[in-house]
Amino acid sequence: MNKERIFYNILKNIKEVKIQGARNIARKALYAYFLIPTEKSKRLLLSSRPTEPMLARALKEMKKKTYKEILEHFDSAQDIINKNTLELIKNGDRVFTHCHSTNVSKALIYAKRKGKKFEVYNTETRPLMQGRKTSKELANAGIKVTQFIDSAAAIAIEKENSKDKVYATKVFIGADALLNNGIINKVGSEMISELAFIHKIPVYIIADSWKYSSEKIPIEKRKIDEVWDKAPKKIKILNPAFEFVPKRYITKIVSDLGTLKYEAFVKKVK
Ligand code: RUB
Repeated sequence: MNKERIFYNILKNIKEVKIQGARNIARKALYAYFLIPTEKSKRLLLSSRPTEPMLARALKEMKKKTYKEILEHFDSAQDIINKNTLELIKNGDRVFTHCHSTNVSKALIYAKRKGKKFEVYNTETRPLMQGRKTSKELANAGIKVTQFIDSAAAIAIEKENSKDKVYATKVFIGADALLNNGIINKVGSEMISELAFIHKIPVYIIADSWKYSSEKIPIEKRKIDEVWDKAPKKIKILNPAFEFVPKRYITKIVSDLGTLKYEAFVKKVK
């Protein structure tokens, strides 16, 4: 395949969420840009998934660093995130997560390899079911996973259901964007974080600091047929891919800059 075909193939796969998650999108977009480093390809990549500041950051880094140097950041940041997450996990924890985040999955697998005994509750994440990817990845690494439908999130989180010990002790979710006053992550993240906050279950955002942006980040709206193929014309369907989670629901940001309260993270990342 020539460079152009590879570039357009990557672009298509990012748009169609075959390549998904902020980290994977940024890495693949970086590779595509490395193949064809023009203003046009930058524009195409930046508009492929609009809620992704890490993609913009990775492309910006190309001005001062080599492709290889930028790639190294993803791994060195993940190593630090893994170690910081390990310190948070206690034996017996029931970690609730949503969608698929490489930062979260890798940190959980690292903790398992380090001998931590915990289990994971995961929501399937309609309409594209990225939660299944998380469940498969974690189960393959020997972690006990229970998969819930999205509408059962409260059952997995609420302490009131403790009779059956079906409740989370911690929430770990990823982020697409880390902003000054909160984060953006897969739709459902606000509901989950608010619920956890009400029930005094800590919410940790496991994310690479390159996801930080001081700008206004748009929420991507995806095609309605993802929600309901051939729906009756009279019915309006909205399909926001992400949502904002205000910082008051967030216990700490676990990043390559440390495990920090929201304000401390923003201060350090700026
Ligand atoms: C994925 C999603 C992930 C973040 C962080 O959404 O919301 O939680 O992107 O992922 P989508 P990572 O499937 O629409 O891309 O930790 O992999 O960067």
